[in-house]
Amino acid sequence: MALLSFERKYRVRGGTLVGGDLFDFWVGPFYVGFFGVTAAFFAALGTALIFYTASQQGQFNPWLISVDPPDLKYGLGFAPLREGGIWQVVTFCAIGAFVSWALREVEICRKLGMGYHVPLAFGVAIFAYVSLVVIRPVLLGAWGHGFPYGIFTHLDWVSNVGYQYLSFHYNPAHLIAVTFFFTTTFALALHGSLVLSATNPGEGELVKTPEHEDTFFRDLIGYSIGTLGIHRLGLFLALSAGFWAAICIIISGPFWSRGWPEWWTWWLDLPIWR
Ligand code: UQ2
Repeated sequence: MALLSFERKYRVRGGTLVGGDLFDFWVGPFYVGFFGVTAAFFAALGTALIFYTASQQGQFNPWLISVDPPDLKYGLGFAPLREGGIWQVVTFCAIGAFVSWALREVEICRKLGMGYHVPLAFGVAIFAYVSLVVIRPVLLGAWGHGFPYGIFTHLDWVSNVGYQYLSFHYNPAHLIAVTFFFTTTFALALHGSLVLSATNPGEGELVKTPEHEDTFFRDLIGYSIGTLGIHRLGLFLALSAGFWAAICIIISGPFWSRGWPEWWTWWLDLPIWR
């Protein structure tokens, strides 16, 4: 179907979760919906608060602006705006904007009669963020365990929290997450290069088909996962990377508060070595 007739057929009313027909319209190419309005509201308020923080700190160098979480003494209560309260509101705005964005994706999926794979995938990214600024701080009993919203300051936070556990690379969930991140890039490199090699065969050659792609990998390793399979594998690898990254930081502190290298003593203590 040509793009123009496709849009005439599918850019239609319906599929909304909230608001019925009220926000069921487009602004230029963008679907709005109830969650488009809430996403824009939270994004605008959160961004304005970051600029307000910059003005309060007299710091307009984008590398150095930082919206810092409250001191640990405020626990899980509200902090004064100037002492981490802004961070709390910005966190609320960020989660509001991310969840709105995911639900706007759901409405678009419903309109088009598609599966919910994209909002599900984005949901795992939201989970990774929420695990850092809500789940782990709540389990540790203070919002001050969240990370600061600044380019350099968040890097310092990651470094400091990592060294707090001596060597974060010994965290077993971190090892699994890193393995998934690397395997994701490996799979995308294989997939991207394979598709481009079939579709850009060179001057005078015909564009190749998925049969050529299958045959390449069967010749090479005796196995092809297939054109649908590679996308299932890619989604699984990428979601697993985000999921285990979230797990590795949630367990650091709430469930293990010593150095991560020490966690491996269970291995040295196995009776088989005696
Ligand atoms: C494939 C296939 C594709 C692909 C790729 C493969 C035609 C266009 C990349 C090959 C992938 C394999 C063998 C899986 C590798 C496993 C891991 C864990 C990285 O067969 O079908 O479709 O893009």
